[in-house]
Amino acid sequence: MANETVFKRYEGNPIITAKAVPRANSIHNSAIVKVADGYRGVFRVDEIDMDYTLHAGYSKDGIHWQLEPERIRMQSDDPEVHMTDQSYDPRITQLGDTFYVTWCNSNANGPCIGLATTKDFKTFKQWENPLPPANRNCVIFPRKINGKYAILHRPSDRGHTPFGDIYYAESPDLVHWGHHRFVFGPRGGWQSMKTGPGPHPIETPEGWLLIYHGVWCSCNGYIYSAGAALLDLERPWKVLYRTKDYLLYPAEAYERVGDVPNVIFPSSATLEQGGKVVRLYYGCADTCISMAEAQMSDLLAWTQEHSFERPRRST
Ligand code: BMA
Repeated sequence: MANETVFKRYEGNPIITAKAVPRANSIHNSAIVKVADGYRGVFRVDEIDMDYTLHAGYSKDGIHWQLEPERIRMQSDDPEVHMTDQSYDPRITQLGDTFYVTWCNSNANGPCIGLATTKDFKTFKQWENPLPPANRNCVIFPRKINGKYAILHRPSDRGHTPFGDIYYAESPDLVHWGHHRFVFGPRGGWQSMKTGPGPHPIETPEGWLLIYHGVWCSCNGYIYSAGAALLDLERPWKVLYRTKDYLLYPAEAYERVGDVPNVIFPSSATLEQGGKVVRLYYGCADTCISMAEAQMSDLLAWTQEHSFERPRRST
């Protein structure tokens, strides 16, 4: 199966643009989750002064969205724990009745991971930053692993980070993090410069399905695409399969042209039709948000057939 038949882009793309928020310059790289009565999201809104802010949003069908015009104000008892005006690239994971939001809470010491919990997307409780700077792209697993909260994250530098390895860590209480393990890093071609976790891993019988971004450095700048991996269910730092070929590469005008050209940044995924379909939401060229859908069975088969980890079969 060719990669272009795995994920099909929605014909109405992009689904969210800067028009959704009055002060927005661009809205991209955002977190969306399915709830009982529709969809909720936490959106990266780059405002017209280039503050990066997070805004909550709501949708009935996951396609037509209403975003709050005001940024989220997080609650915290400790003034040292606060959201900065360079907050971006959120992810959301649901565990029980609680939604865990992670994002890049950049401060004077560099990009840093922020953590908050919410039950209603109106009140957000901010926790201690789980990891010190410099770090980006943290996402929480949707269940505990061996009795502990677990994350994937990507240490970085203070700039545009010409490297990127994905690491695993776990915690008994969301405050103290350890058991650090290397998961995977750059490995040739479209993912030769850096890699980073996208949506929270999805549990499947074949392993944790991780959709991730890979970056290569062309003579005209970074190019971001999407691939997939399957990780061991109980030891998720063990890679079972990982795509040698990309799944989605910037091809449409809205992916190629924007504030940062040639970016597909996968950041959230929902399961549709009883888990038969994976809907991927991704940031496009640091400007807007689009979606694409794949049959779960095709995605799992393709990830295994196009993997580094075993010879590819022609089907
Ligand atoms: C993310 C962020 C963005 C950047 C992007 C590409 O990690 O750092 O600001 O432009 O990658 O979408």
